[in-house]
Amino acid sequence: MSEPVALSRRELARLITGIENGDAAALQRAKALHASAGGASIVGITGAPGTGKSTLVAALTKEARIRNRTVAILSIDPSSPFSGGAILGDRIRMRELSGDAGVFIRSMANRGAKGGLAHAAADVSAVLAAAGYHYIFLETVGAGQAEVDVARVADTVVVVEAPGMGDDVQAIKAGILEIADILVVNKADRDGADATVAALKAALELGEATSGHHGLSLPTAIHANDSSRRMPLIKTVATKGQGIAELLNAIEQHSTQMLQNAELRRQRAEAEIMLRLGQLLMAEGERRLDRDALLRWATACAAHEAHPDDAARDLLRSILPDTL
Ligand SMILES: Nc1nc2c(ncn2[C@@H]2O[C@H](COP(=O)(O)OP(=O)(O)OP(=O)(O)O)[C@@H](O)[C@H]2O)c(=O)[nH]1
Ligand SMILES: [Mg+2]
Repeated sequence: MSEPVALSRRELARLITGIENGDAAALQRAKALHASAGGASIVGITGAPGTGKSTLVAALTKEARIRNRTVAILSIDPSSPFSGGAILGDRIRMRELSGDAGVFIRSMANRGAKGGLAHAAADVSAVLAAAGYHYIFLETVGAGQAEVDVARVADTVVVVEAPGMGDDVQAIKAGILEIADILVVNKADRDGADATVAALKAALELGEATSGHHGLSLPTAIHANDSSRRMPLIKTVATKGQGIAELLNAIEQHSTQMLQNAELRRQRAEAEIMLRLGQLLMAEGERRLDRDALLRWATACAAHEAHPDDAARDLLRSILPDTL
């Protein structure tokens, strides 16, 4: 494994801003640093708003520091144009961590990153890994497609659920169970925690039974657990530190599996290449798109004289001539 690259906090902060803004020099530097980014454990923490992700990340960070590991925390909000510091509530919660030289905290928002934050988050994670941080926690705010994409660039995905958020299990509703490597039912001090655990277990079993057909398709090839039975399901009370050591152990175990398994790493890399390829194709398609033809088709479709599917296929053929 390569040695960490010496980067001051100030250099790191500037580099991250550059990556967020799509600045060419910063992206070039991030690419160069990728070669030194192999040793970290990049952990996505995702789940519905208010499930306790930030509290969990703070608790995990304290536990990691007790174990003498350094930590970088990236809180990522695809819906917000603001970044730089953490949002206020988190800032208060993170205050006791931020005086620690072994902890780096930063938030990222949807500023200049065209086509989503996921590849920017991947670049920033690689930079933090190259700088020598052992754990990189990516907390995503919200539970839409953008958050799923961000989680996908992590090596280990922790999906956080909490009881008392209505009858539905949010993670199932949002379709994020299928990217999970580890499931957490946080707020286990609340009524309904056992019911939430039972609902998740049922969903996992259902996912196993119906895999590849419809509904949940667990487990995925990308975050490979070869059996849903093996997916850790951990109850935590983040506010009291309960279950946190067990959760960090599960993260460590998954991350070790990744480091030892070249096939898993290849699949993870393939997912990131596909994500980037998708973004490049969208950008290239938009660049080549015949705007006049789009306008003609849109007018015809609005008048119900043409079908949007025919329009889309015709425009695609003008971009990629041998498309069916
Ligand atoms: N009772 C209880 N409350 C908790 C627990 N963990 C977090 N909370 C509380 O739940 C609220 C939301 O916690 P956050 O950590 O901000 O949740 P989040 O998922 O980061 O929220 P967003 O970033 O807004 O999506 C806060 O008031 C926490 O103090 C827990 O284990 N038990
Ligand atoms: Mg949060």
